Amino acid sequence: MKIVDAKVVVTSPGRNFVTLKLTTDEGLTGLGDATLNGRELAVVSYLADHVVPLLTGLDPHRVEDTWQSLYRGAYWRRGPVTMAAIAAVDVALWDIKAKAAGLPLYQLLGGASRERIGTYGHANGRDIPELLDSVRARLAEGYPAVRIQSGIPGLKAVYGVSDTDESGAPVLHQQARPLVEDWDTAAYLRHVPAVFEAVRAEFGPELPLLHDSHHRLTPVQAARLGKDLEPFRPFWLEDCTPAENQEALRLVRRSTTTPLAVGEVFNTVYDYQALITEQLIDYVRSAVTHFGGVTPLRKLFDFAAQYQIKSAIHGPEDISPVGMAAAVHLDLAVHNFGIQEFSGHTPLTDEVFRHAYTFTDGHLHPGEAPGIGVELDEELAAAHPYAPAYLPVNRLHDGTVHDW
Ligand code: KDG
Ligand code: MG
Repeated sequence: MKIVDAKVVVTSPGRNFVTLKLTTDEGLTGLGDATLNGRELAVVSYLADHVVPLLTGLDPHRVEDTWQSLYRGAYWRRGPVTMAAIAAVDVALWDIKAKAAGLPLYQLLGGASRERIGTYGHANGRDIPELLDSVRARLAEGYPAVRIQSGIPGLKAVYGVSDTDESGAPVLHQQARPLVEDWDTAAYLRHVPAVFEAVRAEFGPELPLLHDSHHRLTPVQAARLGKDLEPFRPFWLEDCTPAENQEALRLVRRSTTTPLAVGEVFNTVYDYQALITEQLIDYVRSAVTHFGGVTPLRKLFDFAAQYQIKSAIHGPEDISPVGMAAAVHLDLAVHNFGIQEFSGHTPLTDEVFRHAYTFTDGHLHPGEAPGIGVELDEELAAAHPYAPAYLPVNRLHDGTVHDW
């Protein structure tokens, strides 16, 4: 079997998605997600200008060899643009291989290790009463675990609140300039324990509660927050510091028993080396889409498993249904699965990317369709062309740029 065609499809059915489609001489097709939110066209160019010309004529069964040649052959390794492009090729090849075998991808990864995949959804509110309503809405949708983000008194626009509407659906900033959010770490550190206290008081001790600090704290601030949240037993505290400084997590870890989750912006195993071998974290959060595909993410999970660290694949709405499908197959297969983030997509997005995975009673299943189980409606995709969009930026009261 040979690859005879490779094309990059960009579509914006409400937000931008980048998809690689490979076709073989036997008529099999494979899809891979290459969406890098806010920098989509950089990956389109990487693929179309530098990778697509290398793909025609390749044997699609050589998944590992193709991955190694794209990673090592570029010389310029790592980085989100490179790894999103490689991920798209890797997932499209796995899709073809599984279709050729007539099996859903999870069967090629060792088969099911569980019956279904537990998820968490996003709850948010401009204030605590609005957040409580949002938690109620997620529970009514069946989510077994909930991430809680709240507005902070004195701040106008905060991560996880200003970019979502009251139903929890993401609002897209399709504009020529990024939205500017504001930040005050002291106000945040004062407010978050009160948020947890209110949610626990309303929903009791059993509901798993997660929270995302989105890379904003110093090690000592993160340690303080971890300690303050301990009485409320969070499921995890996510991205408490900018963790590319892996040493920062040593202080946090020494100071608190609040579980730590890290890695949605990481793109290779090297970003995790100290975090895993020193057992500084509890969950690895990389997405198939940003980590170079199923091939390296499976290796990361196996490495993490030796240290009792679990998977928690990044699953925001900016991972396309193609990337989500690949994640769900991996979730079903790996032994050290932890939890899957799932925001879902708009009905129009689900029409452009018809998928076999299902979301029932708060749990995902990849379905039994051969491959990853996603079909791209190219006509509908073309009817919704790329629209420039930016992620927000974050500034302190005096105007200083802060981590977003
Ligand atoms: O594109 C950025 C989003 O994917 C990110 O802000 C979402 O932090 C995120 C999460 O935990 O889902
Ligand atoms: Mg996050």
